[in-house]
Amino acid sequence: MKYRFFPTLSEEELREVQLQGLKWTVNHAYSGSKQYKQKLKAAGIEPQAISSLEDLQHLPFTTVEDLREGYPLPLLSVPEEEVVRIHASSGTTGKRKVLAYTQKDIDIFKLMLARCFELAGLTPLDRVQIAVGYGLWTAGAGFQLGCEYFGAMAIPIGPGNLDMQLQLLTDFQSTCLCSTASMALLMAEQVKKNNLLDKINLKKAIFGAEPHTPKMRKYIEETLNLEDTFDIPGMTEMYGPGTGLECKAHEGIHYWADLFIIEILDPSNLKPVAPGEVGEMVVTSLCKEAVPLIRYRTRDLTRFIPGKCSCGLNFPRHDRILGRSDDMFIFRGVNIYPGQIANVLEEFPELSSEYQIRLYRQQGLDFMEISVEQKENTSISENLPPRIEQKIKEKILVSAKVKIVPPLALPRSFGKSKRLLDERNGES
Ligand code: DLL
Repeated sequence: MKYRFFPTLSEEELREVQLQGLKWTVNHAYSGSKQYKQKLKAAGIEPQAISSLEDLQHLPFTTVEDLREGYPLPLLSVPEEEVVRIHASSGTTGKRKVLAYTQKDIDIFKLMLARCFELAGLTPLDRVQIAVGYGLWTAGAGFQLGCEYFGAMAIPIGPGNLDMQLQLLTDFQSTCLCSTASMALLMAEQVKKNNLLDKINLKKAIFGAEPHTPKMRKYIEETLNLEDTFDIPGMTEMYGPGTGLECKAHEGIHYWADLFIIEILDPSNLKPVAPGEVGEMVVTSLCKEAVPLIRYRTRDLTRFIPGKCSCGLNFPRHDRILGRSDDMFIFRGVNIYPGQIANVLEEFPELSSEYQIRLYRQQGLDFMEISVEQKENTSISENLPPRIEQKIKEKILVSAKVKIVPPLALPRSFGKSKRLLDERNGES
């Protein structure tokens, strides 16, 4: 298949693109940003010394602290007059991460998203309901730019406003929804509640910004009667949404290896994990001008998927983002990721995809309560909570109290869902 927005590159040509991009990036960061120059000098790196892709492993890491340190325009590597836009992530603690863009960065950003739309099989006749936040967040602007560049019709509604979402779905016959996974769930629930399935024409959904479980996805697909759905990763630091996309074969996420290099490292020693093992994704941009990234520690956990994809696209793949290393919480001495709890809940067909974990402290002891929703039209037997508690104990080695709540009882989100409430500092 011939793609419009993808270059045809042999493996050797791709490595050459990466090497040239790496040389350019190190040189550009060194000469353009004092902050980078200091970091590279301290690590004994002279840009001219980069002669092969293997040299990447000698470069120092960049972290979120580097971004915060240089606030408001961290790691800026071009003169300010070349900056045409900023975006920022809505970090929950501390200062926002602000990332600047040159016009070329914006052009690459829109190329990434156009690739996503192409890989998802959209055509210029698609009508794309963009139900993510506009403004400082990258999501709205990114999907919009990419959709227009691809040539489909953008319907830029933003998140929330469910009545208007439903109205646009029916009046405009939107064919593709772009949103967070939580917002897609909410839309599915609203379409069901209002009995609108016969009146809408949605065929595809592209969702990301947070992990989702197979159960959540199945509910969205079935309730909206979709032909296909696609997981889309991305982060503010690397332009925004659309660093890759799951293809129609659903065998992993293809990422744009001509625009950035991914390493998967063991977070404890920062060495590469064994092939196919889970580790932290570390990214290095190859043509990012305003804020190049050199070995940026994303904290996202995933693994490479080796081999060729049956879809035929010659771009490498990583697995879904399984969670973030900083999502991990320590409960009674055990390290736990919310995704592990989700995996246990996934096994019980009587439950919906929605859950919330609450940690609290009483008389100096930590407790965990997991609220999980009953699936609609199922009956719950009395022994379900203890069975789930037992499974959690077996799989995660901790005791938790499981509370089954009625369908739709847990809070819904227009953006990213908050699965963990840690109330342990306010001891009762
Ligand atoms: O969430 C960009 C985005 C918007 C991606 C809309 C997809 C759709 P940030 O707010 O900077 O950017 O958050 C980035 O969100 O490091 C991951 O931890 C998480 N994340 C993003 N996409 C996915 C996904 C946007 N598909 C952080 N699955 C990343 C799981 C995701 N986690």
